Amino acid sequence: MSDIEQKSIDTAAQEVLKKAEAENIQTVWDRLESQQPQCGFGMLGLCCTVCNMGPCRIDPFGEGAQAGVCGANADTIAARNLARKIAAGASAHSDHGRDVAHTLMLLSAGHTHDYEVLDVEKLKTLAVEFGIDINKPKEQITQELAEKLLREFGRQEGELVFTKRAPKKRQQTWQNSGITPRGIDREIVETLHTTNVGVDNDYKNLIKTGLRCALSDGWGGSMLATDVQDIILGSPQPIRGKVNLGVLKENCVNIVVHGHEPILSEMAVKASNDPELVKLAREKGAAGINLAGICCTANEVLMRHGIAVAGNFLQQELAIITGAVEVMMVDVQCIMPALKEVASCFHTKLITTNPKARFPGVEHIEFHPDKAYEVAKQIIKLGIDNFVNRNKERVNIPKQEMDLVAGFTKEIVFQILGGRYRATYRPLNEAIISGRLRGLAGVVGCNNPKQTHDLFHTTLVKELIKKDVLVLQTGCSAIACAKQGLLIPEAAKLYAGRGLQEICEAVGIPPVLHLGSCVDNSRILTAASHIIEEGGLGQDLSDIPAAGCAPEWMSEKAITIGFYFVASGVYTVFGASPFATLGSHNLTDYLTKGLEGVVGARFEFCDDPIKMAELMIAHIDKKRKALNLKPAMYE
Ligand code: BF8
Repeated sequence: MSDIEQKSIDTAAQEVLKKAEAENIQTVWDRLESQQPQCGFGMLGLCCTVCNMGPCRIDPFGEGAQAGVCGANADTIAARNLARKIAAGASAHSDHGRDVAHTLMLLSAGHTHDYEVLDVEKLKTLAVEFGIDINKPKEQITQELAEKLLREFGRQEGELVFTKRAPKKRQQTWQNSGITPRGIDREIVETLHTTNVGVDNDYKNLIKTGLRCALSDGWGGSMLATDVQDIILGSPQPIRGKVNLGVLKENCVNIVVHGHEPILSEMAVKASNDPELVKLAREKGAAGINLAGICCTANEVLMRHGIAVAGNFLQQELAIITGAVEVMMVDVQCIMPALKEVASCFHTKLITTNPKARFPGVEHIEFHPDKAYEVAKQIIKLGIDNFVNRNKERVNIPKQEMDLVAGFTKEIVFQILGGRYRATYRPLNEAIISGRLRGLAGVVGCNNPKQTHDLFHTTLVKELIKKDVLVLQTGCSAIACAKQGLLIPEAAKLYAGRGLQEICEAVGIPPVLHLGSCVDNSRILTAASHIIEEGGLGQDLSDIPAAGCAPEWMSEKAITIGFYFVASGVYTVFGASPFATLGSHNLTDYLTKGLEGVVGARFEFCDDPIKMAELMIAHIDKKRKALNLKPAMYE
């Protein structure tokens, strides 16, 4: 394998990497190289910086210091570091949820006219869940719901309302283990408190706090973000789209949206079709305005509008290096600080929009929901004006683009499998019970330059569908598989086992379902709860023949997702390094074995995608056996 093939399996990415090399532009892979060797103590989770007596480090070979200045040992230090990461991940998803709920509040009070309630059914469903009488005007329901949703963040008593969506038995497990999430902010704050110097020194108790915090994300902040976005931006429906750098157009003004919160990018979609702006673009010599996305913002606008996806996490710099991007507008999360440097090598204008996320020296056009459309138009106009500055000689857009189908939600799974007028999970459950479908897998998460870009995602997913496992995806993982043609119905014939193929062909779905952005992992939790409710596959989420995996993870958010998967009863495999915990054997042991006795699921760490698939399939088969189901039909 050449050096570039080791970096990415994506030939479009490879092409642009060659350009970067030729033009001497640094990318994430170069910076990873210049960081070698990375800190061994950090990798093992044995470096402590929580107080100013440190930084302290524990000798992993047992010869040097075995305690920090305060006396904290490897177990405490590694568990504290890990719990802090969980809190950071939960804060990111949940703060996103708060902003969306706040927009709902502004909308209900008439303080923004750029948004409206688009999914009235979902508004009512949520209102009922929150105990609101729905026999009143929509505006009043919206306002009461927004108030109640915002209260979930500061809730001091009781439990998060969405936890009631989980099967009774799961709720009982949470209660028995003392990990039922209370207020969203409360769990994050408490995790930060307990990881302070000299507070919680028991690694198992620290993990318990972390599990509760993660649940406040999965069944709180993220779930809230997903549902409220559906209410005000519309619930996704299966939709066709295109993916990879080839979606950038040489003859158009290319605007790339990147980040996570779709409230602004939704307006960018609208503004890119504004006749006045389209006319202006034509006057500047462009054929039109082409909007494309990177990372989870891309997934959001793809799911609702079929907007093209330029790439996943490791392609953000590459999109700019094509030389064809007029504006990259960013909001929050997963936006590399390096973008400023890369953009400065081209005419590309990098625009920050969120008051929480700025770059020194980068143009900031602040977004507020009360002037959303205005801001989106202003940014797109900047892109149009910038089109004339593009250096045509330096443009090199790879040809590669792939079709995909996205837009699967828990409601859509009901409809496509059960029929629109008899929406039910029965056919899905029956397919698993009969063994035509071996089980389900959630494959999610990021890219990480430590692994060959997209290799683990695609290898793992191909292995799973070959063995009749239906794969549910979100985030950058979904984009990785989409680029390799796994998210089109035709993929079933090419890659799926016979059982999965039969199902896909009968209902016309791909063998890999794209459920959205990373906050939309909450859709997997609710879909799984419906499966239990439908009957025949046990009483608890941990009974379902299902497994989760984040093969190329890098973000703290992925850790939090992993923790709420496991806390919800889903066996979860992590690729790359195991959250920097290996330095504590007790902690590693607890995560990979001990948790089973607490929440009925555990972690596995593995860095071979074929092995990951084997582990997940073995787990699925174990669960089938426990339910007394026949083995998979076409083994
Ligand atoms: O939230 S998968 S790299 S973009 S963190 Fe980031 Fe990871 Fe992509 Fe979406 Ni999720």
